[in-house]
Amino acid sequence: MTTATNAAVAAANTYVQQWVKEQAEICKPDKIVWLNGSQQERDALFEQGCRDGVFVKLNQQKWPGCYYHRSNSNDVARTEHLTFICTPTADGAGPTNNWMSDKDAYAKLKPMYEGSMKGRTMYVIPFIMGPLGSPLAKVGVQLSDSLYVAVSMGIMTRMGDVAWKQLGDGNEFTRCLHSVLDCNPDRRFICHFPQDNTIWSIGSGYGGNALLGKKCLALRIASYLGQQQSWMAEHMLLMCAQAPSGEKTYVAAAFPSACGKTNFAMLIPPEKYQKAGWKITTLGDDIVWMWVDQKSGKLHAINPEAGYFGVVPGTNTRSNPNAIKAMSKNSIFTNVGLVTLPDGSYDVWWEDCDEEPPAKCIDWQGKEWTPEIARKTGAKAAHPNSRFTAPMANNPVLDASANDPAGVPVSAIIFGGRRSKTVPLVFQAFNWMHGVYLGATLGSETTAAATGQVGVVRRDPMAMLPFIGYNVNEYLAHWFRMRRTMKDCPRIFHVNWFRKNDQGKFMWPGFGDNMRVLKWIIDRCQGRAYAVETPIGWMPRAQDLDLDGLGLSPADVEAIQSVNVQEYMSELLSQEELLLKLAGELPKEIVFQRELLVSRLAL
Ligand code: SAT
Ligand code: MN
Repeated sequence: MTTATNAAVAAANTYVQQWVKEQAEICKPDKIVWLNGSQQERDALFEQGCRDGVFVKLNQQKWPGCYYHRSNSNDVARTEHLTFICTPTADGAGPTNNWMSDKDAYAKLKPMYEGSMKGRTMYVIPFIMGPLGSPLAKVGVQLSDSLYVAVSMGIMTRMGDVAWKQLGDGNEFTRCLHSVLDCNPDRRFICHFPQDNTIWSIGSGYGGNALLGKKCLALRIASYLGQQQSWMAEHMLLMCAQAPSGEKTYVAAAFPSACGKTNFAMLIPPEKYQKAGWKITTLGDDIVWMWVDQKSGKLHAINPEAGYFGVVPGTNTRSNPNAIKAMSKNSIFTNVGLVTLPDGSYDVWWEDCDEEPPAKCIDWQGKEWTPEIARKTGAKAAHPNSRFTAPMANNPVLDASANDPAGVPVSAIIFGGRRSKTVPLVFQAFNWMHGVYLGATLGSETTAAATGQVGVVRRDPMAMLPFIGYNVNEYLAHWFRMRRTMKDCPRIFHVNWFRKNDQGKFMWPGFGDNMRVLKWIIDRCQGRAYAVETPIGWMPRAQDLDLDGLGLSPADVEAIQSVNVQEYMSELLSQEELLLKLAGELPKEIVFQRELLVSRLAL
C-alpha cells in the first residue's frame, strides 16, 4: 500500500489521520488519495475517469465541463429496505426505520470491508455541510473507492482543504466509510450509527446510498444531532421571495417526492409579478438545517448542500428553465440517454427534454435505444431516476445569502402533498402546534414514478419518513418542543396544487401561478392579508387571492377551497393507519390536535 504524501495529508489533524489509517488497514486499498478540492485536482479526476470508463466527456461546446456516467443497472435509486439505523436498542430507531443493533451491524459489515479496496484507490474526501464558519456547519470525511462519488461530492458539498479549516484540531467529524464492493444487492447495506457519528455504506455507488453527505449525513445523522442539540434537519427547499419594496421573506417547504419541489424552489413568477418587481431566489432544493438565533429568537436556516442532485426526465425550458441553466456547465449526467453526434462527440438526451428524440442512443442500461424500440416496448432512454449533479452556483436565481454562515430568518414553513380530493389549495395552521400536526399527518398520492399502486394516499410525516435518523415519536416531540425555544416562530401553511374537480381536471393551474398562493402566504407572514377561520385553519377568501388573469370565477375558488366535513372525517380515519403504527409513544400533542380538529368539524 502506498500513501500519498501531498499537502492535503499534512492538513488533516491527527484524529483524521488515525481514523483513515485504521480504515485503510481494513479495506486495504492499493493507493490512498487525499483530495484538496482544487480545480486542477478535479480536472485530473475527470481525465482519469474518462480513461477508466467511469465517465464519457460530453461535447464541450454544447456542454462545457460536463460528463456522462452510467451506474450499474441494479443500482439506480436509494434502497430503503437496505437502509438501517443502528442503535443499541430497537427503540432508538423507532417504528418507522429498519433497525440493526450497532454491534451486529459492525460485526456484519466489517468482514465485507476486509480487503474490499484491494486493487483500488481509496479517496479521502473531506467536506463541509453548510457554509464555512456557520454555527451549524458540520464536517464529514468520506472514504470511498469510487471516483464518481469523489467528484460528485466535490459538486454537492464544500469539499477539500476548506473542511480541515472548519474542523481545526477537533475530533467532531462524521466518519463516512463507503465501498462499492462488487455492487451486489445481496451485499448492499446503508448503515447509520447516530451515537458514533458514523455511516457505513457498502455495495452501492449511486445517489443517496453513496453520496453520504446528503440523505445519510445531512438528514439522518443531522436529525439525530439536531434533537440532541436543539436544532432541526429537515427535507425542505429554501427560497426567498422579494417584494417590489425590497422586503425579503424566506420560506422553507416540505413536499413528498413527485410534488414539484425543485420546480417550486426555482419558481418563475407570472410575467405581471416580474414586471411589478417580484423576485424569487433559491437557497436550496432539498435540505435545510434550522436553529434559533439567540439575538432575534427567530428560526434561522441554511442549506447544508452546495449542489443539486435533480431528477432529469421531464426537466425542460418550460417546466424549469433555471434547472436547465444550472445543468448547462460543470455538471454530471447519470443514467440518461447517450447520443453520438456526427463528429464523434457525445450528447445526452432524456424523455421530455427540449429536443426531438435522436434516431438512436445508448439507454440507461447501456443498450441501444431507438424511438421505434420505445414505441414497441415502452423502453425509456433515461431512467426515471436519472439525475443531473450541478453546482448551485450555476443557478441563475441563486439567492445572495446562499453562502451566508448566519443563514436566513424563516417566516413561513409550508407543507404540501399531492391530493386529488379533500384538501384545499391553501390554508394556514392556527399556531405552531397545529402546524406540527399538519406536518405529522402529511399525505400524498402515489404516482407512476413510485412503485406500487397509483393514487393511494401515503402518509409521510414532514416528508421525512425515510430520513428521520431516530425514533419518529421523539422526532415529533422535538418539533413540538422547538416552539418553546423561539420568541417569534414561523407561520405554518398547507398547500395542495393537485386538487381535481368531478371531471378529473386539475382545479389550479400550478407552476408559476403558485406565486399567487405564495403571495398570500407572504402577506399573512407580514401581517397584511385577511383570512377567515374554518374548522381546518385560516383560509383566504376569493378576494384575498390574486386571481387576475387566471380565468377562475369566485365559484371556482370556492370549490378549490371548500372543506367537506364528511370527507375530512374520512381523512381523519385514513390518518389512523400512521398513528396506530406510532401508538404507544405518540406525543400527546398529536392526540390533542386530532381531538380539537374532530370537535371543530363536529360542531
Ligand atoms: O438519491 S437521493 O437520495 O440523493 C435523491 C432522492 O432519492 O431523493
Ligand atoms: Mn429529497
